[in-house]
Amino acid sequence: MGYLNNVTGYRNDLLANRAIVKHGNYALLTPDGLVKNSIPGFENCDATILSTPKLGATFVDYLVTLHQGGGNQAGFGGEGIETFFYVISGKVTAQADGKTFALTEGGYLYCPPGVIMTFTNAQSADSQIFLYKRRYIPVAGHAPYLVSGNTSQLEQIHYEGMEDVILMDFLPKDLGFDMNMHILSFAPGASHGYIETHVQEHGAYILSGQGVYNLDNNWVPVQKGDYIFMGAYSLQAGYGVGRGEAFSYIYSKDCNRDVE
Ligand code: UGY
Ligand code: MN
Repeated sequence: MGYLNNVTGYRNDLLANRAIVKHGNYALLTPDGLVKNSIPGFENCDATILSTPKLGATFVDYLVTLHQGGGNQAGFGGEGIETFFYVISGKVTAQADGKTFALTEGGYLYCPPGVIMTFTNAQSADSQIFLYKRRYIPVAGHAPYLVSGNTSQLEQIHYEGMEDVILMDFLPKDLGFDMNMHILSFAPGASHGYIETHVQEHGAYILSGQGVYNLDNNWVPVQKGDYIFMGAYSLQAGYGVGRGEAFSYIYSKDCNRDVE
């Protein structure tokens, strides 16, 4: 969409943003409102910062477009910080712990605290990635470890026994991990079985389709490219609409820990 309507001269973009921000509760961030941030270490990239502690999250999510030769060679992650990397589109070469990972669409890499990842776009066209970082919560006798793969290899689970809602878990069910990343997919017309209210937080990026989402008991239309933050106890549920692609999103969820 252009900035100006050719006939009226009105500014389209000032009328178009569907975003909603309720600090500490939930937020919907839509592509028309996202801005590019200059972040040290990210070269030749358009990086947008999504959820942060300023919004009420204990994690940080980013949406990054890597231009030709773009990436992060300075290193993402650090002492006490766990990171997760997911390829939305394109091809990216990542490195961590002395290993190289050729990641295509659906490819992912989890690095435990203290393991730094670097990455570079591996094609001349742009690639797009979803990034996550969070301060790791240790538990005695258990430790997380590096995990990489592609969503095409993940087990497809019927979410809470529902035939038309599919869940994929990226990380092992192991007490060493204090979070997991998932994809949830709803066939058109399929929905959660109830409106969830839970202590865990989510950052969700919509990968395909259209849906209607309940955020604190407001039903909101959402679609591919939108991002939703759901804070602790935020009421939440969704259903897929249309006759085409499944409504599906990648989302993080904290797990395996007691509450202080
Ligand atoms: O795992 C979950 O809590 C997930 N079903 N939440 C959600 O999709 N909003
Ligand atoms: Mn949930």
